[in-house]
Amino acid sequence: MFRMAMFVHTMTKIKIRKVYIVTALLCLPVFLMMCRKADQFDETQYDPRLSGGLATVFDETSRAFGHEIDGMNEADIHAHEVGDRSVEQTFVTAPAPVNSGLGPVFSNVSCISCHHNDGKGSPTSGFVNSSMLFRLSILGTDAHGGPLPVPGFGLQLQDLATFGVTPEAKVAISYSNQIITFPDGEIVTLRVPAYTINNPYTPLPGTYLFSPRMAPPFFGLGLLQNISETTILSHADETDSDGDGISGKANYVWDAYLNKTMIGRFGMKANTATILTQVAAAYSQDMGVTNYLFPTESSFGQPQYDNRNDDTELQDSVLNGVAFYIKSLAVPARRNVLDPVNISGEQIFKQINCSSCHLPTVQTGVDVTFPQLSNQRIHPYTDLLLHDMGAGLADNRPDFLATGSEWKTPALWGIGLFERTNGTPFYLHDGRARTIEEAILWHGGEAETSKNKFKELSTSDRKALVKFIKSL
Ligand code: HEC
Ligand code: HEC
Ligand SMILES: [Ca+2]
Ligand SMILES: [Ca+2]
Ligand SMILES: [Ca+2]
Repeated sequence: MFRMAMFVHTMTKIKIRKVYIVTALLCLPVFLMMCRKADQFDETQYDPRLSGGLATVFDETSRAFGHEIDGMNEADIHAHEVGDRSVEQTFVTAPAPVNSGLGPVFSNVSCISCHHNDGKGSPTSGFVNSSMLFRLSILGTDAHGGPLPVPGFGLQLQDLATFGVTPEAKVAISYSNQIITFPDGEIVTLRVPAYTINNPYTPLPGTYLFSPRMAPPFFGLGLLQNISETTILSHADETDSDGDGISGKANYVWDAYLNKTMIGRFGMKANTATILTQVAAAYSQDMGVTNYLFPTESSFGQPQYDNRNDDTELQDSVLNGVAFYIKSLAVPARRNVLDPVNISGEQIFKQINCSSCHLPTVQTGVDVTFPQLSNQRIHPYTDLLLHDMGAGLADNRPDFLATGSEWKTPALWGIGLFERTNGTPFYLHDGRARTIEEAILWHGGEAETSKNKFKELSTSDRKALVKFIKSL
């Protein structure tokens, strides 16, 4: 009711009667939706399975990440379907009748060749099912506080190229083992990754910064985009004023489309502000497909550049459709919420402070065009903030306000389904962890205390915590 009152108040400011009436009529369904939803938030009646509020879907199969949000109008369903088809399209060298414009240099040929099944990727490089991308920069910042491109390479190392063109370099990934023993004798082997850049087409500078990242899933991002900046900031504690060892700060990044600095939400370091910019940058950098946000080839000025002075390679409607597709993908519901082991795992998650970064419950803001994303009580298990995670996870490459050891808390919703959607699951920014236990044991920095408490848990409590996470 309070929300409605606010809404009516702003609306009375609209002076022209006609506009007022039309707007009121248009908004009527939204009012009704909001009234209905307000009831759902009664604590005692709330359904904990609804990870994405109204934007939740009940499917635990391998298709769980690919569903549209229920109740969209026909135009929105159409845009969603355009996007759905487009993320699967393999692009080819220009000129071609369809999906033209791949490269000359690129990291992969389609969105889903990295974001497998709308989900995560796997940590491999150099072939068409590989889903790593490699960010590059030199020391210093550009005029907007962002990373500085490496001369001859830009801000991303594209390890593939179209026929007859030299890729910027190849990247080899290898792992060494690090053994962790729990007090109860159980042994976990962590994989410590090492990256070697081979065959750069031209020498890299003596000092450059390199950040390997593995593709995260697509779903739920419309909800995360709709969390208000005020809400995000209310969870930040940059100077750790409450002394719990956990700070958390927002990233502020330059948005090339809106031409302003905005709060960052997407990417492993919250290095991108909006879904649209993230998608447009993916076409441009990951696939070499120019578009209305990024009309210049990533290889412009390099010998790989094809000198094709053509129009942008991607139709505007495709870019908008894909951005809408990602905005409108539903979040899979939680499973086995009444299982007593999961309930105790959830309590341990809170007791050992995992929940101070992986926030269980957040409220979204208002988007009058999309009631299912509005005022939703969601369970993303992220604060969208940056945290120092220690030297073990550091990439030592700052990204706007994120330092070389800071990462954005990843959402944990849907994490228990990765085995079904993606086969062998891989965790953390570069996919080094093969199990939830490994992912937790890599936590350091602000999460060092939490991790140590995890190590000290009894065998059954440790298993309960992991089981709970797999129910998300
Ligand atoms: C080469 C592999 C690769 C390709 C191809 C690729 N992505 Fe990504 N994607 C990634 C990686 C890695 C990240 C994390 C980027 C970062 O941290 O800066 C990412 C991040 C994203 C995000 C933000 C997710 C989040 O939770 O923050 C979206 C949205 C996205 N990609 C959409 C797309 C779309 C749409 C396409 C096709 C046009 C695409 N990607 C192509 C690897 C890829
Ligand atoms: C200080 C904030 C913080 C705390 C506390 C914290 N995490 Fe995390 N967590 C993160 C960040 C940041 C990452 C991503 C690190 C990376 O990718 O390098 C992460 C990653 C993860 C992942 C991997 C997610 C994925 O999809 O790859 C899991 C699982 C996880 N955390 C569980 C936990 C558990 C369980 C606890 C409590 C023992 C915990 N975290 C405590 C910040 C935190
Ligand atoms: Ca191109
Ligand atoms: Ca490049
Ligand atoms: Ca704190």
